[in-house]
Amino acid sequence: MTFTIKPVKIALDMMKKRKPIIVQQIDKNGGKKMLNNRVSVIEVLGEESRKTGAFTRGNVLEPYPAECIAAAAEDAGFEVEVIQIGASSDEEIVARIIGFNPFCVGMTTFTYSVAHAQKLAKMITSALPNVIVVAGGYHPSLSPETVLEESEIDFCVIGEGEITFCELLSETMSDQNWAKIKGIAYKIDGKTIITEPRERVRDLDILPWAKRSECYLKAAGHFGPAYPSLDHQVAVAEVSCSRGCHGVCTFCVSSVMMNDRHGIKPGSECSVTLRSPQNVAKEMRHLLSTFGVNLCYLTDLTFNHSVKRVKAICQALIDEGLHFGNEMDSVHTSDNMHWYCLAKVGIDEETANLMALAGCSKLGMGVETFTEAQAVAYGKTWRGIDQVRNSLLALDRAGIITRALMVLGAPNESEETVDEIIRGLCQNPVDQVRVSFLTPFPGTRIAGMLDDSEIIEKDWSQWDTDHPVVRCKLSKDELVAARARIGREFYGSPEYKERCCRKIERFPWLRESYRWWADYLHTSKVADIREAIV
Ligand code: B12
Repeated sequence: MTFTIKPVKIALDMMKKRKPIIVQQIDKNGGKKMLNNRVSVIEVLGEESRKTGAFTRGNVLEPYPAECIAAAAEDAGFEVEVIQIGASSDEEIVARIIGFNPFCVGMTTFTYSVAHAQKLAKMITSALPNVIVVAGGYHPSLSPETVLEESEIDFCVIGEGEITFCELLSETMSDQNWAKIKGIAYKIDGKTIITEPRERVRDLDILPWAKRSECYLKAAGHFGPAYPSLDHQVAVAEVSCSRGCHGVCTFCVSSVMMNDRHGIKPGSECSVTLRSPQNVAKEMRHLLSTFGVNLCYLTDLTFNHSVKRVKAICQALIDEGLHFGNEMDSVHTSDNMHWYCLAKVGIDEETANLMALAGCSKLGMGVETFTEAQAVAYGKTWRGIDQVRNSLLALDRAGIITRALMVLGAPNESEETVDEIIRGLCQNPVDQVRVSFLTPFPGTRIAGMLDDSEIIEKDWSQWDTDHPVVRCKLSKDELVAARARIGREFYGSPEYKERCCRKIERFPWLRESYRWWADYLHTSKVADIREAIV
């Protein structure tokens, strides 16, 4: 039996410089045998991604997008490892990849980590000159040109990645006719080729469950007033019930990535795709029984895009027995699944009570501002501050911890508008605030509304919503000081202390959560509410 070695002669600018890779043997009868089917997928986020704050990042979670991609590639017959960089050095990461010796390395890339991804690609391809490097996620989908520019990254996968990535891997094994793969970008003779948009997966149940690692689930944590509190979080997982969003908020990436880049009209019916509630409940059951996961972060951008849908998911979780019994039972938090979700303004008491019954213990609401004019400018759908207040009240009365997601740094931002945010937080039942700086990510509507002179931060590694980027009436330092003032004056306010005290009286099982939170606020020198948490 003789073998013909079929090298991967990929006619890409980059590849010319690199020796072809041997991936397949073809015997004389044309029978194919894979020599190397190993794929590494890295979440390119550094040590900073594990730093949390009382009014900034509140979660350290598993590399979920990479795990979704890995599960699909595994289903397609590839051997896949998922790498979360965490505290490891780039040298350690590269050494690990050399050890695994994949033919392809995939990278989840945010705008603030694109330079890091390009640096890693350079290090990896100089160690493994014939490896193929593929970037996916937010920034490669928004601006593939800037990812491929002067970098060793060969391909960008645009938008939803499972199907596209598997086709790309398989094409590497066969004719390497890249142009026929929808939803990718690559460079030929210095020119970036972007192929036809990929259709979105209509029924998300066809996709495999994310490829989980116990170590990433156990290392994950939800900081802030949470139930279970950090000390009682056995393991934390991300779960998607849907993808996309009907909203067209000017600063949000999702509408660009999940609609425009897939040829879908923003706000149209098919901009949101769904998993069946039973599929979600089964996966949560699997996470609880297999890894002891007792807190889930639902990644849906707008969990409450349809009340009917919320009720169906809650019923499925209750039917699956994922949340039962009395909250005061000592084993309640380890035997039950609790979850955090993201929602838009507009939740009534009946829905909030059902969500609490189904295990929802905390919710992040996209309030963004307490000024209706600014809400309209951001493309938010809520109208009248009462709608915000009533939604937060409904959640509060159901015992759900409320987290207000606020945006700071709009062009008209001033000390007066900052005062308005603080007043809004003190006057409405908000238990935690997340302040993000307005960041005009490439391709977003807001990016099209601002001219270059209004961008005060050109270094993309600062584009993580934790650093001021847009010019306004306050300087960068004044904006950072304003964010700290929001935290200090809100959490230090008599209204807030009273609120925490009243929340524990009504929902005594939250005492431990607020005790943890009071210590956290104290150690991070934001406010001292410990006397309120007796
Ligand atoms: C859940 C979430 C988080 C979670 C978990 C993030 C995580 N594990 O990746 C937490 C709270 C930790 C988080 C943190 C941050 N986030 Co966040 N987050 C989201 C959110 C709400 C949903 C993302 C999600 O998980 N979707 C579900 C998964 C399955 O879909 P996906 O991520 O899109 O992945 C698909 C594709 O992107 C692609 N893909 C992804 N990776 C790869 C890799 C390869 C090789 C391939 C081929 C394809 C591919 O295929 C995947 C499956 O189809 C989005 C909002 C949004 N608009 O999407 C913001 C969002 C992603 N976050 C954003 C930001 C800025 C951040 C932070 C920097 C904020 C901060 N300063 O703390 C940090 C950075 C991450 C970190 N750990 O520090 C921005 C990113 C914008 C950008 N251009 O970079 C977004 C878009 C929100 C926004 N402002 O518009 N985030």
